[in-house]
Amino acid sequence: MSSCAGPKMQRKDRIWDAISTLMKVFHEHASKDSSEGKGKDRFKLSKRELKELMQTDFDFDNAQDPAKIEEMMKELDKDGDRQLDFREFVDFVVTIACAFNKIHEVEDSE
Ligand SMILES: [Ca+2]
Repeated sequence: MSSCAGPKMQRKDRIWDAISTLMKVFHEHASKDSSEGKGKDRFKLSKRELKELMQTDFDFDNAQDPAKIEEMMKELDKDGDRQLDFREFVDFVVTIACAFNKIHEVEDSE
């Protein structure tokens, strides 16, 4: 086996693992309505699916508040179809990642 196959391969996999996790979480939730015969797009998050995702995968304190979820949906739904596609979801994750990174940079420079 080549000596460069070890740590380098693992490093490469970290980003792919992150992408794969995002896809898995998104599709797990996005397919719920259609799998229950509610006829919604199985590749997009409805408001109900967003709420569930915020409860199970983000531990979002305001997930029980319909007004907060409605507000979030409006803000994230860039094309106005009242559902979140993968791009709209990932934009949201990027915003959160940048906010956490900013905190990390501030704390690290203190
Ligand atoms: Ca949308």
